Amino acid sequence: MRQRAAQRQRRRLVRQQQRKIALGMIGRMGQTDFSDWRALAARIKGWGQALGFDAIGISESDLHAAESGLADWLAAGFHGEMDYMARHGATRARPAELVPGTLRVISARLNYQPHAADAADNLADRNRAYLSRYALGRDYHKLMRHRLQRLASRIEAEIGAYGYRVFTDSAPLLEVEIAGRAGLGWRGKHTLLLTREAGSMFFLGEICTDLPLPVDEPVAEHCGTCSRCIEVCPTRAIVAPYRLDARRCISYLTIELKGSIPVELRPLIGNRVYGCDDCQLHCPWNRHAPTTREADCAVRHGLDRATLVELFAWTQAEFERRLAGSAIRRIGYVRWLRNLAVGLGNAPTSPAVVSALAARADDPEPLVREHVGWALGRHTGG
Ligand code: B12
Ligand code: SF4
Repeated sequence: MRQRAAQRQRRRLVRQQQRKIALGMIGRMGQTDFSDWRALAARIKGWGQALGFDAIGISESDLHAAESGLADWLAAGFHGEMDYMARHGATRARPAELVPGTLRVISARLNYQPHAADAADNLADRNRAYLSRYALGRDYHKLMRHRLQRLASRIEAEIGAYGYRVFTDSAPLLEVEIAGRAGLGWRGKHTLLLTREAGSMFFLGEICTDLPLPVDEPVAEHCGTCSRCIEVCPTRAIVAPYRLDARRCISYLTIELKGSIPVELRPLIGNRVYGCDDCQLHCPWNRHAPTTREADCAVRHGLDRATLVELFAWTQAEFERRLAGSAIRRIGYVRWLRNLAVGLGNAPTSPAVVSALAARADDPEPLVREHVGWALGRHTGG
């Protein structure tokens, strides 16, 4: 009964909104009744929170001020093998080129820090594998996209058809830049978005829309003179405040890089076998960051406590089965073994470590063989 009444109420609201649009009380571009748009923006934020987002903000679609930073970054070659970053060039700073008609970007934030074994303990125990906090649960791309689509549809139910497209991560858009303009946080020197209440361990996603919603104000930055993130980066990848040489970042080396990991960087990677969180873990704003409310972000298969030897023993079938639905699976079994071999090369010498490596010394994959050879050399002095 209650459901039917809600449906009736929704239909009534849609009819009301459609009438308002027809009468020009809510129009597109130029015929806007701002009090209505403001009310709609407030409701969008409420719906976003009800859908499980931790914050929603709205920005203009003009990012041209960010274009030179992007061009400099690409010109320096900091993107390494990530050809997709160069391919889209300035489009990343031009949402209206990506989705014609875009006037505003609705930006969403979702906290991902799971309840997990302590990260610092994990990093300190060189027999254990460290996997990035964001990857301990299910793949976030699907979760974010699905959630954003629900928000976009909720708006449609309210105002009728409008132009929009949802994006997260893989889109050629400068998401951090957009979210900063939408007031969802400020950019830290590690280049990630930060907030006072939630630190930086969150995902971002967007709805590009042709609705002329009122925009939010950016928030002030609160890093001051702190540069912990730069100092603690194991590979010195943050070459200057707000400038990250991805080719040195462990996240790039363990996730994006397809080939051999540069030998000089391998010892610095330690036991980080998928992504890296150091610049975030040492940030004072993450000290009291909340844990996620998302069941999908919950740790799976004890990945927060697994040893390197244990994970290195997985067969390809086990890798595929246990990591089904996880972002980690995207790197494939060969890169997984490559990363674990580096971790094992950095582990304390023990019979278990040496025999795990020796068991894969003749791996059919040259990439694995080469990294195993390097790792064995670290233990045997070869
Ligand atoms: C490519 C990419 C990477 C690359 C490069 C990262 C980078 N910082 O550029 C690699 C693989 C290394 C990476 C790693 C990670 N990533 Co990533 N990544 C992306 C992706 C797809 C594009 C980022 C991008 O455009 N980089 C290009 C450069 C040019 O961008 P930029 O650093 O923002 O550059 C600006 C500044 O340098 C600025 N600038 C230059 N000089 C100056 C000077 C001053 C004073 C100022 C203020 C600014 C400034 O100008 C540039 C243009 O605005 C985004 C998703 C997206 N579509 O945006 C996710 C994204 C940034 N990544 C994310 C995450 C979670 C991570 C990791 C934490 C994952 C992990 N645990 O391993 C690490 C963090 C590493 C780090 N410190 O950045 C999240 C960040 C969420 C947040 N809180 O901000 C995003 C938004 C994905 C998402 N949808 O949630 N990532
Ligand atoms: S993710 Fe790790 S390697 Fe990359 S910049 Fe941060 S601390 Fe450095």
